[in-house]
Amino acid sequence: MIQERTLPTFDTNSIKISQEEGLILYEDMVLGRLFEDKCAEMYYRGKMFGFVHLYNGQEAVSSGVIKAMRQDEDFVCSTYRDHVHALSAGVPAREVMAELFGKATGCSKGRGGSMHMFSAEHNLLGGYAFVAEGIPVATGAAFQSKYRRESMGNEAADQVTACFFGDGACNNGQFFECLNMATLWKLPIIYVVENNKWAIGMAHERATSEPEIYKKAHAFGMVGVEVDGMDVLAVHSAAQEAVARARAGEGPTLIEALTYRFRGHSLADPDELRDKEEKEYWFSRDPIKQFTAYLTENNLADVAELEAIDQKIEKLIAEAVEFATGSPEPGADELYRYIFAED
Ligand SMILES: Cc1ncc(C[n+]2csc(CCOP(=O)(O)OP(=O)(O)O)c2C)c(N)n1
Ligand SMILES: [Mg+2]
Repeated sequence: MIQERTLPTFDTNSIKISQEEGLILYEDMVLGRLFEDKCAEMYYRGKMFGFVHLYNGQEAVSSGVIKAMRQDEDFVCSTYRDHVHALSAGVPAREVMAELFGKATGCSKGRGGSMHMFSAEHNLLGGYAFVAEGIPVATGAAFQSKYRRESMGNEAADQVTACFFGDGACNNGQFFECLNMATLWKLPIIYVVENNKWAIGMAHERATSEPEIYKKAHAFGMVGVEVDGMDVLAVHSAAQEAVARARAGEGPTLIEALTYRFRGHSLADPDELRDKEEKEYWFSRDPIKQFTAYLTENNLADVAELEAIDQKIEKLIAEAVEFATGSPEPGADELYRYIFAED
């Protein structure tokens, strides 16, 4: 029998969500799931190149955190598993898909591809291919908000930054250095560890002396919490508290979300290392299925309404593929463009 680290069921009576909030979370998770399924299809049809890392199974983390933030005002920083964070942050699906196709209409103008989604318009600080590379970038973004507000007297500079990374990133020095500075300077940042138990083929317990990552925050005097990353309401509630803390100038939070990726590390990974039993345990905790049950059981939505949302998203993604397919590739004469900032 496998022994999984799971948390007590989140008490949904401890929070109140409106129908509108519920449907926003549902729609965002479905968008993430169906977008990634379409990516797999397009990848195997040869429409995109290089490594493509999908987010299936982890949707409750992206939606739960980012939907607790102010879109286009707060900052989001990701990793190479970044498509869904970009979507939750408000980057249009067509721009994410076009980026994956290497097209000039992509959110990084076709120069970035799967691992380098970026959007100045939506305050997406980027996807980063090196493990833990985004952590100092996000910490810097949080520093500039604080500096503008407190040192330059700009009251409006109350932006919060959310920084997403994996369990594998937590044994990298940048993680510890940034936790130290963020606490010391009380930066308005939320570090979100998506602990999906694996770093490619390395099991978290085999690589980590203290596998309960949230506890590492405590060594710095930072608030650190563990949360069921398959329960969007649990994540959302923890994120709302962390956002409020950051916005009030009370400093950072480390949220460790226990989650699981439903596919291999990347689309090039045959996923033969993980036990069938382990996978089945986590598949049975599918965040979208669980939230569908919550919405219907609590009369926040009926099945027909949810199906209508699914269909709307399917259409949106089909249009994104059409847009990406019909978009031009960047011209060879523009090879050197966007390397340096332009006037
Ligand atoms: C600095 C660095 N070392 C090694 C790699 C190779 N690598 C790519 S993904 C990965 C695993 C990271 O796992 P985790 O942080 O748990 O994120 P997940 O893939 O599970 O989302 C590694 C070691 C890298 N990209 N960067
Ligand atoms: Mg991992």
